[in-house]
Amino acid sequence: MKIALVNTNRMQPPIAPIGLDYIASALRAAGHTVELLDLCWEADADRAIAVFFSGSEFGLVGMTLRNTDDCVFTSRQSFLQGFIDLVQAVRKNSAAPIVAGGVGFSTMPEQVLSLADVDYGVWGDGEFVLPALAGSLERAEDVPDLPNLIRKRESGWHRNPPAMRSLEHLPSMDRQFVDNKRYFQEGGQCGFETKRGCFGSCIYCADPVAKGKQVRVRPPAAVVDEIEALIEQGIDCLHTCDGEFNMPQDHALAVCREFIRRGLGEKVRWYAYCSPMPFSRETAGVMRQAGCAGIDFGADNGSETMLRRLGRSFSPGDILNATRWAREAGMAVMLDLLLGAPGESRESITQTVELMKRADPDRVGVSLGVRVYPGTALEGEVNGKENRKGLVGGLDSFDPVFFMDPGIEQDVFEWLHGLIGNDRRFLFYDPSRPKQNYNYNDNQRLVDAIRQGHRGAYWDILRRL
Ligand code: B12
Repeated sequence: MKIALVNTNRMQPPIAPIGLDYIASALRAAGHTVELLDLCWEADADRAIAVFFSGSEFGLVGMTLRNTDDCVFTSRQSFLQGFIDLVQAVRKNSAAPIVAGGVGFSTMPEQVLSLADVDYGVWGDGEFVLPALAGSLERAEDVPDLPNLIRKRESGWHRNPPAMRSLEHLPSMDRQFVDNKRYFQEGGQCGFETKRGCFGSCIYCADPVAKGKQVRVRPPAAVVDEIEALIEQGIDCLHTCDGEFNMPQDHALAVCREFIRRGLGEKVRWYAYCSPMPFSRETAGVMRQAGCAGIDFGADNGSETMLRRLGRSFSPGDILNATRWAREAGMAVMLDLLLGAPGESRESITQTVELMKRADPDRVGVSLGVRVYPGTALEGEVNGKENRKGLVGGLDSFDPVFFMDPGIEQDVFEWLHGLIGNDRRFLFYDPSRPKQNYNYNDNQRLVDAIRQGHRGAYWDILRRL
């Protein structure tokens, strides 16, 4: 069958739709023909859709939704209306059934499906279900109840239980479908994934919601084959697309050792999201040797009590150690904070800022106000609060919901800026301070820097500017 895959993510700087690259490999391996409509590169999306679909007939259209919103308290920008409009434009120009998927979509599939006029949704992995769906549509048979598939029943949208298939069964990923070279030139980096899912219990996190709680790792050799395919395209700066690369640590080390065995440590520079624990001096050394140039640790908070409340299993001391070991090994370090969750107080924020200054990373990312995803423990906790106290947003189905502990709400942004003072290491989601703004949603400073030749994780580019 001929299938169209549509990338609807138009944010700048551009991030390649790696999910579509992977799905295309799976569809091709199953004998289907795949074409890409990448709306990221189109100034006029409606026109691009009309031109693309006037040229040929497709049996199925897959549309990816990476971000439902920018997950930033201060902007709360939703991308749902934009997605709905693009679905509508595709409908006008094609009679093919439309299936939606993607990580943003998978954080709240039923909510998106209630708004967008699509025929099917897929929660989680697209590589196994999409070829099966295309196969049964091609044979004109009734679509069976495929795992991960979400379809309309009389009672509403029905989500079939997922099959958490081993990632050893994925075909090899040649990374040829998407124009990764262009994404690298305009986006400053390309992604690679070493595993899916997270067994952590962080109360706020969308990862288990969108990818599952079971961790499924990819064979290190398959990951590194993919890196070599990207290097052949002239791409030498990468970012992991795992929730946290070092969970589980033994798999992260196995991937690094495969990089080293193939001599890639000097050929590529890459960045990773990591947890401060499990992490060791040895892990830092091996990651560095494998080419890792920088780590963004999800530190979240500097108060022991808040770390427990957030469901994290490390302590402030682990944050200090991880930062020290990573920097001693020669990697740049960013510590990412998540402030404002239930129980946060001015005291815990003060402790956090003090810990950050002691840890002395290269950058600290300050996120104040926590996104409340459906299906998380945080959602259960804050929905139980009287009069939705502390909840911000959620005014309609498009408006993302955040939480800010009512105990700190009053003038908290000004107070926090005062606390941090002129310490340039701290980055905020604050467009009014462009030099310290680390919202990557339409960040012109980053776009310009990448155009001038900067490459790397965005926080590291901002640091070097
Ligand atoms: C790595 C990462 C980054 C890196 C990207 C580096 C790079 N070069 O790729 C950086 C740091 C740049 C980044 C930035 C941002 N990110 Co980010 N990021 C991630 C992360 C960890 C991985 C995303 C990824 O690529 N996964 C790997 C691919 C293979 O998986 P996938 O996209 O899900 O695709 C699979 C399935 O979804 C499905 N699928 C995908 N498309 C389709 C289509 C169809 C039709 C079907 C059937 C299936 C299907 O099949 C695919 C293969 O199995 C996720 C969290 C996570 N664990 O996924 C957050 C995440 C996607 N990011 C998020 C956000 C908000 C952002 C920013 C907006 C933050 C900001 N304000 O600056 C920006 C947006 C940047 C942009 N231009 O889009 C949110 C989105 C949440 C939401 N509800 O919308 C996430 C989920 C994190 C979170 N908060 O929980 N990010």
